[in-house]
Amino acid sequence: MAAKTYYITTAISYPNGAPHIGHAYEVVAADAIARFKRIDGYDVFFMTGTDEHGLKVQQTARKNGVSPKEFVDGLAPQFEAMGERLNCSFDRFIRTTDPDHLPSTHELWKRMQDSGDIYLSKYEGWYSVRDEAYFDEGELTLQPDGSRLAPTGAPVEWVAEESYFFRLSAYQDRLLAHYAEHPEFIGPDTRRNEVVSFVRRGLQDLSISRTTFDWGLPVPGDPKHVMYVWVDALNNYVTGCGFPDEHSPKWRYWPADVHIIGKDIVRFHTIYWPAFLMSAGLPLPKRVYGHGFLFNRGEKMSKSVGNVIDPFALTDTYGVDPLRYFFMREVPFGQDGNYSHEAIVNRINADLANDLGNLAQRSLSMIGKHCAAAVPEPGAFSEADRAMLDQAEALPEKVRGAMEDFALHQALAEIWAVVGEANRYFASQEPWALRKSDPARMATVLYVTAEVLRIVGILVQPFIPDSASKLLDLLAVSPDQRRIAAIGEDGRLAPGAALPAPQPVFPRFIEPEAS
Ligand code: ME8
Repeated sequence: MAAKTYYITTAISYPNGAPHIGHAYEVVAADAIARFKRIDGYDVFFMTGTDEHGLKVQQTARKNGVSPKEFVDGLAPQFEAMGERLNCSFDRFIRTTDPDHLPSTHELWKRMQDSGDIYLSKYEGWYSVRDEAYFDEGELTLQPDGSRLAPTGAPVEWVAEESYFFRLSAYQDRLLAHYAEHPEFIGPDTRRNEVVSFVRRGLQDLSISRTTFDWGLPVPGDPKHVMYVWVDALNNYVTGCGFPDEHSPKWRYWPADVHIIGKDIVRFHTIYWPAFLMSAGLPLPKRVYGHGFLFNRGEKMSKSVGNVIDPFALTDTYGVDPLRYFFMREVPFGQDGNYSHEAIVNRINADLANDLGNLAQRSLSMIGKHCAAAVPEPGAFSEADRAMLDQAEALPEKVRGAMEDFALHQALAEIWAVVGEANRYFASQEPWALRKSDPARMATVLYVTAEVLRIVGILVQPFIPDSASKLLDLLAVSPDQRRIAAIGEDGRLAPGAALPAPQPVFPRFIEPEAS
């Protein structure tokens, strides 16, 4: 039987500046989910990319004195390189300037037109270039100088021009019915409640084309209009599945299982996107999850404040896995969180170096020295041994449950609870004291500890892939035995199997000498 598919995406980022820590956070979270699903037996397709059209990019390109295409060609590779540096396992990096995106988006437009949902009129209203979004007068705040600001704090400008409209107002009831029938569609719950009450207040038709600039996809049959960048951007998710070729091998991935996006763009993904898809007669994504924002010591990162953090510099300082671990463990996924040097160093040293690193180092070096560098032969298990193994073997269900809710921090907390238990087990069994008094019992304790490390090693792969792989190498776990299905009695370490020389996997972070 073919494996069940799992399609996960991030948002696609605006390449109007270098990638920042928020972009890094999102792609790492999505990668952890993608990797988890892979080791849980799914046929996964994971896509991320860049959202390259629109006025914002055009204006920034102009300020830099280059054409929009030259500008995005310079920046998009930085986003891709950031994902690679963070060891994110995306299957495609899509750019909305990729050649397959135009026919796909034209087809979406035509289907919406065939459904009678697109009409030509005139748009008059406010637009925020920074948000690439329209706002009603009532949503804006008037400034002392007479200018207006969007709820995001971005300036708005008055737009009056011919525009194609999408009949969003006609979708209010269908959207509300969808939210009611599929409570899991929008997560977390706070985001869902916000969207539901917003839609209940009524929806206005949406302006979906512009005529006063040209950096966008042309409207089919009326190329003096370019499509509103959000129509173009959202459609990337089906382009990646081969749309409109429903015979493409990729089409099996649609509808997406989840779009992992930030909380600021939940409305676009849970109102516009499902309405476009309903209009085009396409199935809707199963879930949309809006994660929180990452701040630098409580402050929003901005170029003008000068506190934008370069993710490449962070990986240089802390290493890829420690940074990934910090992102996923420190902040409850779905909530806002803070980055600080102290917080990350604390996570590296406490959780990785002390809890997991020391346990691995101490047990594996004892095995190396006292068990002929091979998996020890266990005797009969004591109650404490069985309790330890039971706890570790109960992890897959717990971790799976947490991952199903996108509670990445919870998944890690469950794993580290077992690591903590294993440390207590190891300390209370005192295998170093058993070496002389009862070597057979020492072998059993070391076997149980190694087996717990195997289970932990398998389950931390989605979060800290390189370190997990090193740990599993030290336990001589073959690559095909690194799936969740290998956890349990049948997959346990084979006594007698040769082990490589132990090496430290989780170095401590040592503050560079103050010069
Ligand atoms: O919104 N912390 O692009 P974008 C966490 N092109 N996440 C953050 C963040 C922060 N400080 N700042 C931004 C766009 N993000 C559109 C998306 S999708 C069809 C089009 C998240 O470059 C943000 O919420 O402004 C979004 O999910 C992603 O980074 C890209 O943001």
